[in-house]
Amino acid sequence: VDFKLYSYYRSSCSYRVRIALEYKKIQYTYIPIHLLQNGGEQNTEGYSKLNTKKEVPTLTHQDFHLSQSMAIIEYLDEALPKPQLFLGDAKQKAKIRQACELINSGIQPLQNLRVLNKLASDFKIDELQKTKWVVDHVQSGLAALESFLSSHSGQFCFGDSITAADLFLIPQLYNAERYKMDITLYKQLSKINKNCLQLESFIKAHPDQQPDAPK
Ligand SMILES: N[C@@H](CCC(=O)N[C@@H](CS)C(=O)NCC(=O)O)C(=O)O
Repeated sequence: VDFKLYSYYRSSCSYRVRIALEYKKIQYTYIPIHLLQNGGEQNTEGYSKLNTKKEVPTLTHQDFHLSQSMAIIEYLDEALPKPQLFLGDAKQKAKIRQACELINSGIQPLQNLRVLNKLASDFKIDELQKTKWVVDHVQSGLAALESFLSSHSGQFCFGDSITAADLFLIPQLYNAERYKMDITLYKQLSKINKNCLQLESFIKAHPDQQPDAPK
């Protein structure tokens, strides 16, 4: 197997890449990086040489290694284009990227573990305030996405084909549900979620199915 993925079962960014690998039927070796145990395995010297930001995911392809889930998914889509994740003409591809970025830079960084730990350690926020911070940012991001997708979606984010946008959306909704948010408030997003969660690639990539998920 030429591909290895350094992943944490519950990490939404790892989940995005796992769906891409499954959707393209790429075999890979799963290397668990536990984000909480032993001070966080992402912080070890060995791993931080592979991923200088000390985050998951990291993908290796033979002697090539890459971090940042967007860069990884774009690489996979160029190296193994079938089935394609950035579909359509230049305008449609840009819109797909726009949807991805609404999550990738608009939501996920605000609720990343390191950010939440910093808010607790340096700004002394408690668990309730932490949840409020996360919920506020996730809700406003999802509302923006719901409204943006109204002129694009069908069974999936863009019409009736899977695109990269679905790979970013489904893990973010999984995360929202972890924080007990009611995602049925977002009619299209929750419909797309249901449709995707029936597909084999999304099922196999789900956090519960990973080797490092608690039994
Ligand atoms: N933009 C990066 C974000 C990666 C990221 O934030 N990963 C999280 C898990 S989803 C992480 O490793 N957090 C570890 C930490 O905050 O210490 C990507 O898309 O790959």
